[in-house]
Amino acid sequence: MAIYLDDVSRTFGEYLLIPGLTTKQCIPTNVSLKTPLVKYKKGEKSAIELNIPFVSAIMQSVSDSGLAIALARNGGLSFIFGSQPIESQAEMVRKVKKFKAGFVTSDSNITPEATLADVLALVKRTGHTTMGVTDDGTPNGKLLGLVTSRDYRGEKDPKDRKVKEFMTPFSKLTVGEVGMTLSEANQIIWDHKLNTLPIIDKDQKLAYFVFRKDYDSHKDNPNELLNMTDKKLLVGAGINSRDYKERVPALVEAGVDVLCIDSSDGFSEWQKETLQWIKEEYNGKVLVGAGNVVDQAGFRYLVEAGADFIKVGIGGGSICITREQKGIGRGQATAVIDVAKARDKYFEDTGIYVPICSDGGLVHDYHMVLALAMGADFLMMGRYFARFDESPTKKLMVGNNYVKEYWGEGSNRAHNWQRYDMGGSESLKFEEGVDSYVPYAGKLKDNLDVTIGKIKSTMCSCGATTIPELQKNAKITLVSSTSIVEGGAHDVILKDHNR
Ligand code: RVP
Repeated sequence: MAIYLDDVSRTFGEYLLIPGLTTKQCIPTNVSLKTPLVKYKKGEKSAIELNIPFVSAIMQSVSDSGLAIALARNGGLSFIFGSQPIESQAEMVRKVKKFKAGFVTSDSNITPEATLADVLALVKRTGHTTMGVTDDGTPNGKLLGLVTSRDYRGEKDPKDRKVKEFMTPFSKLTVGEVGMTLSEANQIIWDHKLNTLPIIDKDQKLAYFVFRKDYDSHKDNPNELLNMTDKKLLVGAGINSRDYKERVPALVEAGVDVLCIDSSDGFSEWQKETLQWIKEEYNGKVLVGAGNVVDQAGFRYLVEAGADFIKVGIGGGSICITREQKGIGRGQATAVIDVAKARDKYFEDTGIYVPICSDGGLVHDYHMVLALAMGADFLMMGRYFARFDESPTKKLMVGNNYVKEYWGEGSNRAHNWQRYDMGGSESLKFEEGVDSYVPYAGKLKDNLDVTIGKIKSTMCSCGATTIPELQKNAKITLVSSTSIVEGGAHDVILKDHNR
């Protein structure tokens, strides 16, 4: 006979937190959201600690290098999507690793032999008016000059005029050298009244530009998630249990800090094999998470196979229709509560703490605190990040509102058959995700500031200044459907109908 679980599958919206004593020390500025990403032994520290408990979903419409840089600069981490060719994924990892705040790899470059018509076409394509003139027209070629909009008159000048005739030649440029700090570069910009400072290496090759206009946005960010040895941003990447023998070496070579096997149902021998191969091949040095699972048995299986963290959640994602299509899954809150018990038990048994990640279905900011209180160490979100400027998808106007595109990895559009593969032919047999829009929400940092402000404030209400304290002391109650109604504005006529 089948096994019936006694519990009901529940989700975050069915719970509330009961405030605990808020002491005078328990104020938002004293709250730390630091949290472990990978397993560690009792008494030791995790090799990677996030400064905020957020990671971005392993999805084409969410985690490219642009979002990865923005999120790491704010204390979280992205897993670059794996449903792309190995080389392009590795290139995205490299791009994050190369990022230095304020030092920008030039995306508009041209040769001296090109014409004004080429310059105008490039401006139209990239939207940038400052371009490096390099011997081979590449971002890291030998720097021969600079072209800005002040060097030509787009309407009047002959379009076949050569770049070398109107560029500012290298001999007249003020340049900086690779290795200098951002404040040194900014000092030169200030002293020489420049708009752009090219940074070159010892062979006169262009490495970066530093722009005056970026000055304000690159002041120190105390939350930045950096490797303390080389000061590079941290980045993760998604892998699958099919091509890992080729994909993992390319990502490791590109400098990835942590991997995650990405699957809608990770309780499988495929994941075990993948984990074991990675652990053996790299002597345990390459960190890799696994999942997704929704119960204690799944957790234990993947942890015993070597996983460094476990991702929890099946079918709760905003774009996910796995539950409708396959009838598998579990309410996200119940899954987190159950797996957290297994994590604590495993810690008790072995002295090894394996962090768990609640993945999918977080809609309101208060859901995030609930997920943490229920035992999640960190949270993976897709929809949340897809709404921001930094996500890789198009911003469109639909009706009177700006939206961004957001599609599931199990949709035909992403065609990520490896994520849904149950062994068999290399194709997506049926869709497990949808293609959709999400409301455009502006800059990542502005939204994160509000979300984090709310999380800290809730934690203070619960009398907790750290995530472990919240997990230990939170009082959580189930709510009836009528008290959910009571929780919103009710029995009044709202003035603002857009609320
Ligand atoms: P959400 O944050 O609710 O948008 O959920 C994102 C999560 O949904 C991902 O991290 C992943 O686990 C899951 N996902 C991604 N694609 C699909 C799908 O097409 N079904 N589901």
